[in-house]
Amino acid sequence: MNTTTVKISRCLLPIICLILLIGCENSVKSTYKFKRDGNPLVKHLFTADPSARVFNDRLYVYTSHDEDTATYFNMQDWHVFSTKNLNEWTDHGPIFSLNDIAWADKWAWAPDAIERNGKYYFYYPVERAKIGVAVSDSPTGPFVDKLGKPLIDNTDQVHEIGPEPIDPGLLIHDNQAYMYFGCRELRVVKLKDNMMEIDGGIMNIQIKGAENDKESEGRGWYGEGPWVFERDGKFYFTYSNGWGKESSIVYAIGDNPLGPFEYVGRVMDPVNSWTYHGSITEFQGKWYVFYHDQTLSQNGFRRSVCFDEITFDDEGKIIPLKIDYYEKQE
Ligand code: FUB
Repeated sequence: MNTTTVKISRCLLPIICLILLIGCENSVKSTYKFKRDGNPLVKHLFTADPSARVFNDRLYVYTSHDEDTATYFNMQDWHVFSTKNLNEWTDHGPIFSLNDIAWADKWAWAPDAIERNGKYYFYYPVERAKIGVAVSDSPTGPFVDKLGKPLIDNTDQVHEIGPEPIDPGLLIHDNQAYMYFGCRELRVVKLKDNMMEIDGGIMNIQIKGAENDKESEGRGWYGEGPWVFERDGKFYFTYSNGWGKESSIVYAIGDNPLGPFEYVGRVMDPVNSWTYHGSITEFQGKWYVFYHDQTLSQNGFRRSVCFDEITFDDEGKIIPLKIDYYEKQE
């Protein structure tokens, strides 16, 4: 090294240290611990669209993040919350954001995540038209968009992919991964083992009897937010049936991840928000429904994640969760 190089290095050293320090500060600040105090679960920021997953005996809830002053769903990033006992929670901060995606600029909506072969795959809809996938070695990230392009993109393919391919919901059964998605029109694809490529075509799902469900304000039987889970050999297909005051999260049951499913009814009472989006998972021997409401803000663009235990009857039907929001407000 000559004298000039040494001088430059000496000048740069404090700057490099400062940058590293700021980086550490940020990652420390973005982790926030809190205790559950009833519903909503998350009170320090607005969160929505919870997808609850259990990885290595710990529960993780992946959410979208409504802005504090939102007047539309202009969300920028996604959070994950985790717990080992449902009482003590950690907000792991923004685990992925629009800044991490080269091909999307807006609308960081309802995500999901799943583990396969020791890797964690984070699926996210953006721009009401595309779904991407990012990968990490940890459920809390950092996630990286290794694909570098959308996994699903309805540009010039609205007929096949649907008018609004949002809300990815994942299922792995018998070593086959499925991704359900869509608003107003429901679709499903199989994924290859690498979890970043579609295997085969875009498929529809049949839910027998759902056509009689009239809660979607004239926009068909299906709203958004598909979520599929398995219990005692049956597949439960849950989704929002619309945006009306009497809409809610409803479900159907089938013998196969691709259906057909038989419509059953409500998972829970309507919440006090005009979007209904949730997930159901088993944790430490009990079942829970995660959903969002607008109790904290009274504003449907500033929502809050909640959860409650649910139970099943002897036939495997969900005993619908009672909430009575409207009674509470009187
Ligand atoms: O959070 C934005 C959108 O609102 C979601 O993608 C929908 O499911 C609805 O909750």
